[in-house]
Amino acid sequence: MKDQIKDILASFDLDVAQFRIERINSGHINYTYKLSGRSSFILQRINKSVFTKPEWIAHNHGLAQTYLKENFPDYLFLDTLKTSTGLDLVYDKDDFPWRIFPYIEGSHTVDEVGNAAQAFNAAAAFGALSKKLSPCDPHQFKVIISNFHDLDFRYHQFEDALAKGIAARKVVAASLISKCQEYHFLVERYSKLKASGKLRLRITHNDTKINNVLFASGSNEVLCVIDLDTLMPGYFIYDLGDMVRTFVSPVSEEESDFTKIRVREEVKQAIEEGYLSEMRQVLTKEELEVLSFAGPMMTYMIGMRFLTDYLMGDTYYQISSPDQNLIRAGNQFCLLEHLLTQAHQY
Ligand code: GN1
Ligand code: MG
Repeated sequence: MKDQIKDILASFDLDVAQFRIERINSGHINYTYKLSGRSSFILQRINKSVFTKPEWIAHNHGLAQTYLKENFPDYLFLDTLKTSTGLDLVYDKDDFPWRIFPYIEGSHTVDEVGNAAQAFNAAAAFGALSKKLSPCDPHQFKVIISNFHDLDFRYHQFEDALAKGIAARKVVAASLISKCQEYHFLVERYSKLKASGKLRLRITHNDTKINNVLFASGSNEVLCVIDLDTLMPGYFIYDLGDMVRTFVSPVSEEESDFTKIRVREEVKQAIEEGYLSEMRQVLTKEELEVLSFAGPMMTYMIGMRFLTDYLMGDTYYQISSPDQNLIRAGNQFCLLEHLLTQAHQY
């Protein structure tokens, strides 16, 4: 990898000898490295089997960037560096695309929300991105991964994994499989909602995890949102729901002690208030009526995706232990149970 990194950096006129390189392990899909030097950078190798058209990511960034620069010149939209020949991506000899972002000094990320103010600010930041882009025509943006957050599609993938997955793993995961089937009513609710036409197609971030927010060091102030790989047409429930999924519990999706999982009401409320502080003006009356469906829907979907990947032999998400996807799925189904039994039912 070291030699590859050296060559990639050279394409961006950067000398590998000038940097200390460390791997950052927070994402499940791409390989990410921090390059620390006089100026620091984030280097990423894009997962080419997940992002089959990486140039589409650059296309969507370009559209968003141009619109935001013209209309909101102060908005910090983190874009990639260009190579000496003006390219966004450089391919290595195995055909993996690489890109580089500037590292924002004085920033930090968190894997768990610390308090309600942090949740409010992060939710407002994701809301602001979608609101600012709301006058853009979503159809001009590429669909980076089709059916990405289509719950019905994800359920079919899960059923496929039940038919084709590893037999021994089906036995181990039997109780989670039953849970996943019991919650099928959420798929029905999603399909009905989608068919009703009540949800407007918008530009959404589609990966609004708490660790995709850059906070200013030592404060709850947001500098910008990051990981815009899945910036594409979507419904607002995808963004709001993924925030509920990753903000409300004091522990992350990696926690294996499920007794630590709970829903912090004050954080849940802060997400809604923060998101609506931006999005209230653009959401329709019908959309505002289905706010509380977002959290359960996204928690169920990601739990199901982890379970599907476990049954299929861990071909999608990066893992560092054989049962990691099973733990992640169990964690998400536990959180889902809490969300559904909470006072504010959807
Ligand atoms: C993946 O790689 P990362 O952590 O940014 C996934 C998201 C899931 C998330 C679960 C392209 O995101 O959809 O919500 O893991 N991204 C893709 O933590 O599948
Ligand atoms: Mg991501």
